[in-house]
Amino acid sequence: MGEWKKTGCVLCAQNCGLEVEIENNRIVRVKGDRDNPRSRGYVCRKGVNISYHQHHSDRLTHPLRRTGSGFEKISWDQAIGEIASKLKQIVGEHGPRSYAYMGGGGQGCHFEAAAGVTLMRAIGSRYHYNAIAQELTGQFWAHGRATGKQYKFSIPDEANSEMLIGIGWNGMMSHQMPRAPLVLREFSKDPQKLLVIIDPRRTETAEIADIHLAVRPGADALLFKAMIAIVISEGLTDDDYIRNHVNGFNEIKKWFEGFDAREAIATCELDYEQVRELCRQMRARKTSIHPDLGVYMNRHSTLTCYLIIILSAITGNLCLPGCNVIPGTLMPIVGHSDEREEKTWRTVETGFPALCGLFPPNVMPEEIMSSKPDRLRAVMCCQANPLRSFADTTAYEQAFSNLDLLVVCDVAMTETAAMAHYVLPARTGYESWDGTFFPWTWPEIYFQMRRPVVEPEGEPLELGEIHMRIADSMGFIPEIPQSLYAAAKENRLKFGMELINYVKDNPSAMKVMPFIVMKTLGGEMGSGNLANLWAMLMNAPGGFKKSAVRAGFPKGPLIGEEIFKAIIDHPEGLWIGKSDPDDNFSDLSTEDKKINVLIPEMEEWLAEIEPGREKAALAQDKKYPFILSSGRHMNFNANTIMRDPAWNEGKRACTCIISQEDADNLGLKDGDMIRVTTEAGSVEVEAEITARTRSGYVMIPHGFGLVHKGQTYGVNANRLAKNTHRDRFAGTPFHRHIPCWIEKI
Ligand SMILES: Nc1nc2c(c(=O)[nH]1)N[C@H]1C(S)=C(S)[C@@H](COP(=O)(O)OP(=O)(O)OC[C@H]3O[C@@H](n4cnc5c(=O)[nH]c(N)nc54)[C@H](O)[C@@H]3O)O[C@H]1N2
Ligand SMILES: Nc1nc2c(c(=O)[nH]1)N[C@H]1C(S)=C(S)[C@@H](COP(=O)(O)OP(=O)(O)OC[C@H]3O[C@@H](n4cnc5c(=O)[nH]c(N)nc54)[C@H](O)[C@@H]3O)O[C@H]1N2
Ligand code: SF4
Ligand SMILES: [Mo]
Repeated sequence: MGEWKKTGCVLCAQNCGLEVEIENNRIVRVKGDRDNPRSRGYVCRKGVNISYHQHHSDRLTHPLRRTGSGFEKISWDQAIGEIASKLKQIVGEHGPRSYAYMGGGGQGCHFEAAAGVTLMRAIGSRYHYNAIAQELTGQFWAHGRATGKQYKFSIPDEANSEMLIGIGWNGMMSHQMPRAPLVLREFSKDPQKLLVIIDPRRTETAEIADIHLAVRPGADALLFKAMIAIVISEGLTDDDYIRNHVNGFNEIKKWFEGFDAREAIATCELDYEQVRELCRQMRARKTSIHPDLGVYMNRHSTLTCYLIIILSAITGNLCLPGCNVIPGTLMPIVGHSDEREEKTWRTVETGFPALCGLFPPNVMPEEIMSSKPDRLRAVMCCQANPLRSFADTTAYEQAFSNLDLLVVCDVAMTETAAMAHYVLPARTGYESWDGTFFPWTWPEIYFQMRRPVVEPEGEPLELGEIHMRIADSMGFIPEIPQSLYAAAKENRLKFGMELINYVKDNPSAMKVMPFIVMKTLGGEMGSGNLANLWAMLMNAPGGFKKSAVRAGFPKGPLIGEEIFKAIIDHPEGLWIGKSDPDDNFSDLSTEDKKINVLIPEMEEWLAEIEPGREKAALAQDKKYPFILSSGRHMNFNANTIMRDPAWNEGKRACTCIISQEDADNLGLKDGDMIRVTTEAGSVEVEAEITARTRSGYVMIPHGFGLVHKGQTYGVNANRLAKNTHRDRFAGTPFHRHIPCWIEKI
């Protein structure tokens, strides 16, 4: 019998609470943790297989340096010293725009981000690339204009909704809300509630929905423009709500006047009366909307996100219980950057601005291959595997082989690590103190700080520690007085006071504060992440402290310390705050606490959304007659995190799903091999005939094409995605809409 310990899952943004049994320093059994207040014992097939992520033969144990023929083991000191001096030389010669940081937290470990961003800024760069900028930045940007800040995005308050509309979301497989399959089933069974799924396919979620609108792939902008036009022309707007809570509606009304909603809905291959009824229901019921990758990774992505916000706002479905609400957080998942301001950096070659402080991975290959003198030359890639996870592997391979310096920090020898000059071993989420800022719930605010449950093998470090050591070696961390170290030894309160004094005398130390906290208090606690959690709580904004008081924490100067103690006392996770359930409008960051629906930059784009024009754009292409979704969320993948194929042994994991009708036309039998070709490349993959897709639409899951023990496992869906095929505004990829050719081989 081993010892049971509490932790959480690092495989998706739900971070469900787990209990793991540890024997001989290995995770041998896993179950959902009933004490976790958010997941309440729920766990999916991926979570129960977490040991395949923790224990496998490709785990990194020591720093490695590229040689002519492979990699050699080197010491940490040597690795850090060499990387620091190369960075100094590159940035010294070509300026700070030559450095980019790619990373800052995947699905389970977000504490790295503060350190990675601090090093990047110390170098003078603003180029922070992150996976969020290949899915969510368009959505967050549109929210930013509506709510005042890009991190004030809204989530469904599904618990109190009378209608839940999922758009391009297959929650039964992908989750994207706590205990999603259970919640969705409950919703579907409740005769008082309506579950509506807008998805071209009969997905696992569509199957249990009350209403399934099988929209034509890529036509959502047209659909939502039509819905807004119907709401306006049929007087379904909530005028009292608009008067009290919405700005800019009068200015945008005219954008929808005279729009041929009937023709638009016919072009979407939907029934006009059914869509009209949905508009009526939105006005009548407390409605929440969950858009997801079917929208975010599609044509007109940013515009569609904007239209969905307008629709919610004018039907009175924002910032109220049962509708879409702005969740509270200890720390927002992204920043806010206004692309209209001079000071916001843009990329050198492609001219994309930071949104939410982040740059889109889709443009990185062009930024490296640019002929401009301040092009990208050095990339520090942490907890990301761009060679498998981001669009256009071929473009990435070419670009990364043109870097002067590629440093990869990861837990495993990934495909990206295999191209690096230096590969540095990081601890997993089970070997370190770490947590995430994904816990989007409302009104409660949840947090769990996972603690180490197994001892690391070899010499991996917390990722933040790696950034800190590089910064130290580059001379960015000022000398820290002995008194600060001594105070850290004594107690946290003493340390806090001493730190305030130190910063008073050395204001420039603020710039590298996470590193100073790591070196001093982190040294004492045995974890820089844990020390930074404490510092974060001590400096938490007033709004969060108010929420904490609402959740029962004692008001006063010690509240941060009290929350910290509670977090340590609750390894299963806990509610650390509560938003005001009666006044979500007060969480808006607009000056007058109203929702702004006027975004002038979208006017021209919206005008392009016309039935005739869209019909032509969506017409079947002779060269590429099928639409491919390069990406599918199923029980057998978790992005590229699960590397050991053993976890899927005996399963049919990586196939291309195709409809019976298309298979018949191509003369295919289930299990035949096919070649799928796009503008970006070609792969050979097994065909799986299923009713889960529709004619003309095929899907290959992402997260395969991984190399394990020298063998490639499944096909890499990102060989088929072109990085230049992207949202004009946010740069997010069109993974859900790639024209392709299919042939039997
Ligand atoms: N099992 C598993 N779960 C995961 C992950 C994983 O790798 N595996 N990854 C996690 C991550 S990081 C994320 S971001 C989420 C993503 O979670 P989801 O967004 O739910 O992901 P998908 O399954 O791609 O769902 C997109 C849906 O959009 C539909 N769609 C395609 N084209 C269109 C269109 O034109 N219009 C509309 N309305 N719909 C369309 C597709 O048919 C599909 O059902 O999943 C998370 N959960
Ligand atoms: N074609 C296509 N591509 C896609 C998608 C798609 O639908 N289609 N979906 C995309 C989406 S939504 C997302 S979010 C991205 C994600 O893309 P990424 O952020 O690049 O990817 P992940 O595969 O989640 O994990 C990145 C790395 O983190 C490492 N890692 C895993 N666990 C830990 C840990 O505990 N600690 C540390 N330090 N490192 C760890 C893994 O080894 C892995 O190399 O992928 C995307 N890629
Ligand atoms: S993969 Fe996601 S839903 Fe499944 S157990 Fe892990 S956190 Fe929960
Ligand atoms: Mo994602």
